[in-house]
Amino acid sequence: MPLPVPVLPEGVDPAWLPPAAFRAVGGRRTLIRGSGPLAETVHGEVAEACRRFGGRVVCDARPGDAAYDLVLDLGDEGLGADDLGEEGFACAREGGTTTVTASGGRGLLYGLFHVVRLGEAAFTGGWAPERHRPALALRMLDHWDNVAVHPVMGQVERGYAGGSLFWEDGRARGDLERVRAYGRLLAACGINAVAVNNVNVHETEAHLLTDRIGEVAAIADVLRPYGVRTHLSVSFAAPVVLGGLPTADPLDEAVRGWWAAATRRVYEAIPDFGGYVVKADSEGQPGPFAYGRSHADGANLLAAAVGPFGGTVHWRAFVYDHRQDWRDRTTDRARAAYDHFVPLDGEFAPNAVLQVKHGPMDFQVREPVSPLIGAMPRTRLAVELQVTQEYTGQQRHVCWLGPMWSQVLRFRHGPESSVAERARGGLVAVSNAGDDPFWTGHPLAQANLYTFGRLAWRPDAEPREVLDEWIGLTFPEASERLSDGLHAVLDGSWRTYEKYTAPLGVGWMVQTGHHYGPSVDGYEYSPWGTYHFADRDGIGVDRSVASGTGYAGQYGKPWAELYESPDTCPDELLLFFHHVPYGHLLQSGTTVLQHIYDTHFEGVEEVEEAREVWASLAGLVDRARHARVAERYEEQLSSAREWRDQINSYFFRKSGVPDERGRRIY
Ligand code: GCW
Repeated sequence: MPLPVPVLPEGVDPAWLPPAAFRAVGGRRTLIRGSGPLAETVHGEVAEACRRFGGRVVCDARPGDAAYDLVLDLGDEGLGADDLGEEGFACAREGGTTTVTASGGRGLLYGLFHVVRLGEAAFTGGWAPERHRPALALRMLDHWDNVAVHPVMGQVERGYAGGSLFWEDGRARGDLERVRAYGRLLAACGINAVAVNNVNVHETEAHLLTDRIGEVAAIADVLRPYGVRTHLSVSFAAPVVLGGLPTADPLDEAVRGWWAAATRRVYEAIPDFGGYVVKADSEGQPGPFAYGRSHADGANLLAAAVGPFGGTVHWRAFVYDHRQDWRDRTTDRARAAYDHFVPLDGEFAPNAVLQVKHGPMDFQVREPVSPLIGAMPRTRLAVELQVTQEYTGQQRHVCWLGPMWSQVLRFRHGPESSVAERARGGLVAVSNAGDDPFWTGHPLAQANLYTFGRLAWRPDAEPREVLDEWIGLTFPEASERLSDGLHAVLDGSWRTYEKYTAPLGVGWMVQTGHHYGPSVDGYEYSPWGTYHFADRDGIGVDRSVASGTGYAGQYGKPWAELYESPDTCPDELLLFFHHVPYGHLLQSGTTVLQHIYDTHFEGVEEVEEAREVWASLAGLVDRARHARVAERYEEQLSSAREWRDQINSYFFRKSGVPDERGRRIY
């Protein structure tokens, strides 16, 4: 039986799966061979496309029955399906027939979406067999969604796209059709796992693990047909808060028994449950430190519980002192993850994955790659990105992060392996989606979600080509002008954002709490460990080994040496690693101060230009989408001006040195 394609509620944007994206497939004769739940999903997709575009689909016919344009073959013969794994597929085109072969249901589904992406090209000429397998087995989204609306954080912590897709009025949604549509979008960009609740597990949400597991199971049921597995964030204190035990000590027998029993019931409800996500001893969340135990003890406790069922624990490495004294120059938040976790390398169970944020701080517009990722060879690591734009414009600004993520994934701590190769436990990102009609608030922020999925599948993909794919799917009738326009506003948008916000890798300078808009000293005297140390003479954090916090020494060669000296440290990270005078000459040939002025003027000019480009695309983009983006450009521009003027004025007042070009500074 074909699984019906989800029906989007009235007014909800189809994102990268508009019906027209299926035109090429839908006009053809397709044969599907194989059975099982995902074959039914594939069948439903093709049947719907054919209904619209006049093609035909047949299931399970014997070979040679008729001529087909497309054969989707879930079997273990043909095109060497044997080593494709559950998710890979092979495809070829010969004698007028395009063939996709997979040995697993997910592979067949990904193969179909591959053909959809190719469009007419999938049915043109002949092409030699190609094999596609994801580089990373786990491609996961973490939703920071609360079930109950949190008094400070709202329903979705750091969410900029409305309410939660999963939870409404304190419960799982009764109508999960939109969640089904979400699963479908995720499958089309290769994402195969979702954690459905916030890593800050509050009281209501703690119960999802036990008495409310049925609600999680209902969500899992609708995501499963799209190959998406469900994971849950849990509280380390669950044995106490839910089980009534006096302790959550990971080495206590009763605690171990409690987790084992609770986990057994989870798997009864969700047989393919992915596992737990844990934020422990971090920003007030409970953890093993309270019992004098290590984070390996904590992670292994949960790993033992999910292990018998094939589950995984994602244990976050985001552990630092968030109650630091700003007067204390010896504590460096950037060092914390490495200092906590490197001594534990080799102690984590095989199904415990240490999930590390890509940078040492917290998803700033520019950070070095976390040294921890290069220093845990005996631990399975997952790398965490932030698709939700907490520090990159909160989905009111256009900031396409593909180029940043690509740099991170290609970074090599040493000669041996890239970040992507070290991320054996997968690539994870905090989702930017919500119940907003455009899914992501800003319609162009959809490109970030899509790009994340595709880079997790193929980390060495050219981000620009991924963007082309996204454009091709989202705007199937895109003219060259529209496609060029979209590239013009997206390609450089991350660097533009960087230009008008915190300079040269120093980060922050945001308003406290909500983190939107400039406040240069907002966090300067706070306990959060996020300082820039600007005074009348200079700015930056000395993280050298010679005279600073020693953070630069957490890298291997060649980075430790490069970062150690202001002469060799890359410009874009200079203030992350060094405190320098305003007159310090950058490698680019300009002084730090003049660089700050120049980039802030340029950044605003670039937003002005992008806004004009967008305006010129009216008529080529559907009205609602065009209007939403146009409206957000107004906000982006006024926010960018505010950033420019506050930052430039701040540094002019501190240094007393005017802009060489005499532009207006307040
Ligand atoms: O970036 C910070 C956010 C917190 C978040 C935390 C984390 C879920 O400001 O809102 O909490 O990171 O990653 O745990």
